[in-house]
Amino acid sequence: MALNTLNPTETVAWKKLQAHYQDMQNASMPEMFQTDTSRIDKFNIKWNDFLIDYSKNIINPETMSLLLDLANEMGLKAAIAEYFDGGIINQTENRAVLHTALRAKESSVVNVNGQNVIPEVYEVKNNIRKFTEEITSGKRTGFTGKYFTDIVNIGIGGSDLGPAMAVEALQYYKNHLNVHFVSNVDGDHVNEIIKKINPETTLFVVVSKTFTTQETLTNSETIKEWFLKSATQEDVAKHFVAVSTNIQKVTEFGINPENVFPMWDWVGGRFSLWSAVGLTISLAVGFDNFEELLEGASEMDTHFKTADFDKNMPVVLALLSIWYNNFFGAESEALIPYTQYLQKLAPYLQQGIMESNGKSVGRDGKIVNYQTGTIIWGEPGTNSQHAFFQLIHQGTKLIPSDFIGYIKPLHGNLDHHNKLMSNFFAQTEALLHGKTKDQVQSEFDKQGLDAEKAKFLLPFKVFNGNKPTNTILIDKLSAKSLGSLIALYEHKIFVQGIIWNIFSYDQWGVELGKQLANTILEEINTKKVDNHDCSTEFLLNYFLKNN
Ligand code: G6Q
Repeated sequence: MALNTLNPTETVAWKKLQAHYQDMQNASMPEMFQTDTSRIDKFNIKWNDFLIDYSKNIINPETMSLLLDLANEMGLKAAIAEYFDGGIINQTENRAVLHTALRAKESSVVNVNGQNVIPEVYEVKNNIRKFTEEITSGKRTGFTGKYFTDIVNIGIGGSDLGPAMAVEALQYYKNHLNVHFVSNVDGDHVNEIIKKINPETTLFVVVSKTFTTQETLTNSETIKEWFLKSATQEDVAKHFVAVSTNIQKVTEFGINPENVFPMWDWVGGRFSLWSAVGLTISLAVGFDNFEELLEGASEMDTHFKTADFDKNMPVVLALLSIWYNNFFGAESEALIPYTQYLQKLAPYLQQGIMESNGKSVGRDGKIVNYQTGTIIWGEPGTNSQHAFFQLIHQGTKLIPSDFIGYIKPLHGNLDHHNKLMSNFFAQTEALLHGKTKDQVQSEFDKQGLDAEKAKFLLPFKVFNGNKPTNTILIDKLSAKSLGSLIALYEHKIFVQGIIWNIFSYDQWGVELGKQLANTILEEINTKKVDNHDCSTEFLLNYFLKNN
């Protein structure tokens, strides 16, 4: 069954939300907190070891009820069933979207074209387990019999960002292997990695779903050439493995088909870390942790599928985001994890969110007449407090922000952790309340500032507050909780795509980039520049003359 094609702005709920927005646009959160001291009870969700406090949003019970009506009117329940059951919801590529099957229980049945894919998923998982154990235990060695010490993941986009983010996030659980990531076709990237490794003790994991991606093939060739300076062609089989759907191309590259971990076209690149694309994660933190990551995601899948929408974390976060994006006109959202381990979460979710929902054509083939995908950005706190928080606090733009924090630190250093978390709580409180003229004036009075100076300074020191935040408080950063967190955002993306009536799982904009560069590369190689606008032609000729 195809997804429905309803323009959300034509629903009853949307029209009511527009009217409701007129009442809410100037609503004061501090006042709402003052008049309703049990506001927190209405706007929080507890699930497993996650707590989401969404009370610091410009909402009242009616807002949530109308947003939930919108989800229902847009057929969200039926769409979720289609998503999990292997419906062809990526219609423009004629594919199912089943990253959820990669973390489903072994006893589940998920059919694609009438065939249950779960046995295949588990077969690959067993191979990942076996391979991981062989590498980490030293059973498999390099061509001179030495243990592997380093892993290089060669991939880009979905074949890089997920593993790179997860390996960084789970660094605390890492084993002895040093893990590197090469993605950019910029030769400086690969050469910096080559400087750090020894061909005798390095394993290369080439990750490319299509095995046609210029960056990954170029980097793999460069690495292979460098490797062959010390080893023979036969040794390639010991040091190169691939993750791909394209066995033929992998074999042409010289990788032994026995060293290929398959994936499937029903797994989108940006949702693929749960598949063999996560091989590097398993190598870095061990298969048990990799499985925990999948388990955490699987539990979030169950929550998303079964919880009532008003207590459903991905649904509520998605609806709040729509409230600001489509009614308040907010353009971006910030994501601030209070842990250095999650420093790659925002870049990772930039791809997930912006590649999925950066679309302007509705599922009915018509250009949409409303806003879709939000711009996502962020950096860990407290670093970001010393950088861009000024704009969130006192700038002219509305930037709803997710604050992600953990109750327990990993290294157990409570002095640091309590300082970190006091900043975490202080920021959302300050964003809510701001600082009034009276508060600023009383500070001046205490300091004994002279009246003339105080008058001048006062407007600059006032903070309006009323800035929306969600607080996502989790017990501890573990492989399992990371899995749940990523799946939370994956499902938020899905809900928003359904409500915006767009196809979230294609990426034609990325495909265009892949084609364009090839034409220009040919011109650079042959030094014949033709058929461009005068700016591009001028730039290309200038480059050719000076390079
Ligand atoms: C993700 C995108 C894109 C893709 C890369 C790498 O959803 O499709 O980022 O992952 O272009 O593609 P390959 O894995 O085919 O090399």
